[in-house]
Amino acid sequence: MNLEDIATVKSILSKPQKIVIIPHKNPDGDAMGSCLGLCAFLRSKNQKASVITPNDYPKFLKWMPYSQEVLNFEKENSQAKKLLQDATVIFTLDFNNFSRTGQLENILMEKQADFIMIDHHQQPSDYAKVTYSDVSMSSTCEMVYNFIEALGELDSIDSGIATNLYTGIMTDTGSFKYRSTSSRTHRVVADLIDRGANNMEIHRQVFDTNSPSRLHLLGVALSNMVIMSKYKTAFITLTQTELDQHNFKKGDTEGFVNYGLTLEGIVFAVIFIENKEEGIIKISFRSVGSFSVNEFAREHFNGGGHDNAAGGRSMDSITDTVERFKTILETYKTQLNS
Ligand SMILES: [Mn+2]
Repeated sequence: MNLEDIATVKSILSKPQKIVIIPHKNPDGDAMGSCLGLCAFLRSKNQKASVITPNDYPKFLKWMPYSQEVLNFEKENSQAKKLLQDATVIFTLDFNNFSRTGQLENILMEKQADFIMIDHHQQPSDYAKVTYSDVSMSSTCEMVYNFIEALGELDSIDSGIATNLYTGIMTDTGSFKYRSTSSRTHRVVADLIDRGANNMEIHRQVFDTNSPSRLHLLGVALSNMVIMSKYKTAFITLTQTELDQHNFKKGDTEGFVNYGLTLEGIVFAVIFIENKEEGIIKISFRSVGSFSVNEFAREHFNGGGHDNAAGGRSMDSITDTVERFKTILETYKTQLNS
């Protein structure tokens, strides 16, 4: 954060504010951890603060400290609307464009308040009074740590805040193994452990909560995997029928896409998941090395994200989507093999 932005934030927080904190739609560990950690921090500074999620978030995050107080805009709609109406400051975390907030988009576009963005995705839009955007960061949670540090308030980080921030850094770095994991990231998590994050317990809560049906669904996903060696690519499909047969719940397919990258010689992994209710195919892209899935998703599948992890969508059937994907892949043959 630059000095000017730090001064602006300090001046905003020097007065009592009504603060709303918002993650992107379908919030993940980083989105929830950053919002919950920041919310607890702001409350410790005697600010009124609440987290409003555009929709529900996965069960494997529902143990996170303070998560029971989160308002789901779809479920607690009138309460959430009232808070938004009264809000004087709105933090937007782990996204940088209102289009990522689903039904909240129009409300945020109309809303007059001081917006503060903390985010590590590419191409931030310019709605915020303070934009703390850094694509080199491992996670928004690491940035919230930096934010608190910039305010000179690290000693306000208690075990609840530390646990939330640790969770987001852990999930967004694939347990500290993605390229964005720096020595600084490790110093931050070390400090969070010192401040009360129980790393072993957090890992267990997030990763060791499989249900038999989820493991069986993973089995289906892995046997559906198609390996296209000439493009160094592996992709998985899951149809709505397959999801229904395995009692699918939000979050069950989290991490499935990464299995493709564990294959020797594969640099590009994709999963296509049919969502009949929304009438779309949801797509996740992952890569290792220099192949930018952010550009690929932006260019062809209405999405984006990071260089090595991005999302997208298609309105075509799952079969047509996969056929289109294969056609596009041909044009990237050289790049994927370089
Ligand atoms: Mn993130």
